[in-house]
Amino acid sequence: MSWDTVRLEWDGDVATLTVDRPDALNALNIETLEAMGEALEEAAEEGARALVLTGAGDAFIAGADIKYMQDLSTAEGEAWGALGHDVADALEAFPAPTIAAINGYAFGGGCEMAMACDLRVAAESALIGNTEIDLGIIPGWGATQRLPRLVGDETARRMIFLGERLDAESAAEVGLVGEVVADDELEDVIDELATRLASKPAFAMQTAKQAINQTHEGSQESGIAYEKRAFASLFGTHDQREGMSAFVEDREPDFE
Ligand code: DAK
Repeated sequence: MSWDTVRLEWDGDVATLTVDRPDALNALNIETLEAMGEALEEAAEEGARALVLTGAGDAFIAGADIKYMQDLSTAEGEAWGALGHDVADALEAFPAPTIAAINGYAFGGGCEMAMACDLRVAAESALIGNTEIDLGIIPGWGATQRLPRLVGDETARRMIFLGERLDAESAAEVGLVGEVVADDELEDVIDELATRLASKPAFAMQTAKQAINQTHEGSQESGIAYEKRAFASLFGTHDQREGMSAFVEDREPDFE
């Protein structure tokens, strides 16, 4: 499929989903969110083993489209909120690892889409934050839940209450991004990371991701119980046998 404001491109098993509305700094409107949902579905069906989310031009995603949102009624705001949540949830549940390549502004809903990815790498000129408070609203696509988990309660409260726009280094210091690289190195770093992730055994990778995602569900106790079951389920798979045999035999594994 093809879309006007989203591109899905492939390099081997690595899919790159680019939000492509550079005139609006890739702000998310309904059309773009729907296209992102469809592109994620297509990437999963086609068997992506890693997925990169990024933005065209100078921005990652400058947030939800404020021009669209400004006159929404409560009911419309609710439907709008649900659509964005669906995309964030699809990123979180994507069956392979996802990386946000934060090439520029990542504000509001853009920061939330980055947080729904597994990993975040930022260009050093990027600015990141949940700025909704200054528009008289709160984050609507998960930041009140995902941000505290990433950066801790105190820092999340400061960021959301003050609408702080962090530079990439500060975002890394608080744990909001995992790595900061020079602007002109972002593409290469992302390519290398995505390729490495895609080379790992896919079923074990997906199982690890699902198990880690359990930390967001219920208590730590239920998460550990989930991990135990997930761990056991990998024994007897081809990749488990092959990975361990290869180690013992001192050779490279040949994963499925
Ligand atoms: N929405 C719509 N258009 C945007 C936009 C946005 N978020 N951000 C930028 N643009 C547009 C600008 O209006 C401008 O369009 P034209 O005037 O050329 O038509 C174009 O992009 C270029 O922007 P600027 O001229 O402003 O460019 P600058 O380099 O001077 O400044 C900036 C870049 C990113 C610093 C600035 O544009 C800016 O501050 N933008 C707003 C960033 C922001 O506050 N983002 C958070 C949006 S709020 C919810 C559901 C969802 C959400 C909340 C609740 N519920 C259902 C409860 C999510 C909320 C958000 O994401």
